[in-house]
Amino acid sequence: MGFLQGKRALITGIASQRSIATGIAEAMHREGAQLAFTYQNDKLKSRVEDAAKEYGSDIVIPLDVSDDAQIAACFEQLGQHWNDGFDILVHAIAFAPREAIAGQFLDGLTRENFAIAHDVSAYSLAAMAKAARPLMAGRNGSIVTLTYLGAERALAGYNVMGVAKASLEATVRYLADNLGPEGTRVNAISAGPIKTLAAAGIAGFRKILGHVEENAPLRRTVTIEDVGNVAAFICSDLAAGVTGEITYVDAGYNILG
Ligand code: 0WD
Repeated sequence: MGFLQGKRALITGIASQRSIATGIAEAMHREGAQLAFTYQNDKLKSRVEDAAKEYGSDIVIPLDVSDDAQIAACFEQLGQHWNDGFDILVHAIAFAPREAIAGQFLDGLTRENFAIAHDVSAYSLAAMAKAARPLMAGRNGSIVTLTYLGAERALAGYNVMGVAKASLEATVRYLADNLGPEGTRVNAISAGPIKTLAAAGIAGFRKILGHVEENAPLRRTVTIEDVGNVAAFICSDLAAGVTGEITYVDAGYNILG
């Protein structure tokens, strides 16, 4: 029997088969969770429907997190399928305008780019946690999001996304404190670089992968399977004592000076 048997999980952020959310869905399905999915726009709809089918799910809900009405409608719809609640919320969503993640920090900096990056990549976690709260309370539920080392270090090209990830990590701690008394845990996984659609937008990404491969303690980059397995564990009752934490799945790269 899998360690997520009996759990219900909502997975956001599937944009392709290479998405980190795909690795998470795979691991959670393998461990026995029932899954539901969201898709950002019509372009991604059939892809996410196909993925859902693969995992035996017919719950596929539209959700663009920059729209308050869609956030409310998403959890209303989810509540119709799972009217006594659900257990796991996977937040695997981030966005910054391309010009903001090229060149140096100030090159692509505008009030609008800064706001968009924070809105989609950090505020969305808090907004979803708030909307999901009535469905998750009292079930030993777990929320997990994805962050990156650029939240703590000024990494070339990551720019305003790094500032948004710092906000996301602080949001994890405040949410963990707020929701802990009702049994809901909130954690982040800081993943090493993985070639996904989002990563392709970051200037010099191939060089970053090569650098990690040569220098990380494990001398390799990580896979969506590596991240998926840790996400499944952290959202399971095996991790019942862990909340408000940033867990690194990066082949050890972050420990280097
Ligand atoms: O190296 C990497 N790939 C790392 C990614 C290292 C460390 C962390 N992460 C994070 C990302 O920042 C993100 O938070 O992991 C999370 C998942 O990203 P991913 O799997 O690398 O990227 P991708 O497959 O592109 O999925 C991210 C998706 C979007 O894809 P695109 O590429 O179409 O923007 O986030 C979704 C969208 O589907 N997304 C939204 N969903 C709802 N509403 C929105 C939105 N407004 N904007 C983006």
